[in-house]
Amino acid sequence: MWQRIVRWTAMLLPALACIGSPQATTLVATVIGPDGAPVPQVVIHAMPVSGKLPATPPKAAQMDQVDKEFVPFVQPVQMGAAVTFPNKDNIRHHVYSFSPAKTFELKLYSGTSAKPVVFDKPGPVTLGCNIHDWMVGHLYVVEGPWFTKTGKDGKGGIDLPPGEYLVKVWHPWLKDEPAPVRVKAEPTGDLQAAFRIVLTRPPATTHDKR
Ligand SMILES: [Cu+2]
Repeated sequence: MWQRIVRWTAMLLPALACIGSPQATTLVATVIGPDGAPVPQVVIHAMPVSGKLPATPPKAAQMDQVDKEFVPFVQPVQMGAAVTFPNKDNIRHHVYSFSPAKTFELKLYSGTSAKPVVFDKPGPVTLGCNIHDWMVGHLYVVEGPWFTKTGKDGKGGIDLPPGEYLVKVWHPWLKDEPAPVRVKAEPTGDLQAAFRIVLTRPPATTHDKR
């Protein structure tokens, strides 16, 4: 009899431990255009409704220059992140930004820029190159660790601890910012958020490479 109770308890305990611990729920955000086609390179950002953010340190990031283009075209980073700008071309670039969230310049260089640039204010940062006018890239600095960007399928996933969040999207060519979607992450179950956006491509410059 006792043996049986002990055996059952041993089997039940791990299951109970799983139920008791707070587990992350994966939020899957889907972004489509007016024609229903998936939109890639859209930043997805979840902010807790409480405003309380964890003390998760930002991850370092990098924005490459490849074949006279910024790669990737759009990159979200957490506020406080140190970003390097490796030049993978065999010519020199001169990277700069005049954006209010971060004004900086990395004078003519090849290879890896000497020092990473720390992005300490939230918001969009438009990158350009003084030598190659068509080179445009975008960093989007967000508060907190809960962000991603959509892939070719227009989907992006974020693991969220239980709680309520406002989910927003961003893209440099966004015509109108869609209303944030409010979601409630529970210990179990899936979360979805859907956005329909319109992108307006800025007119190409006379130096446009394509
Ligand atoms: Cu350049």
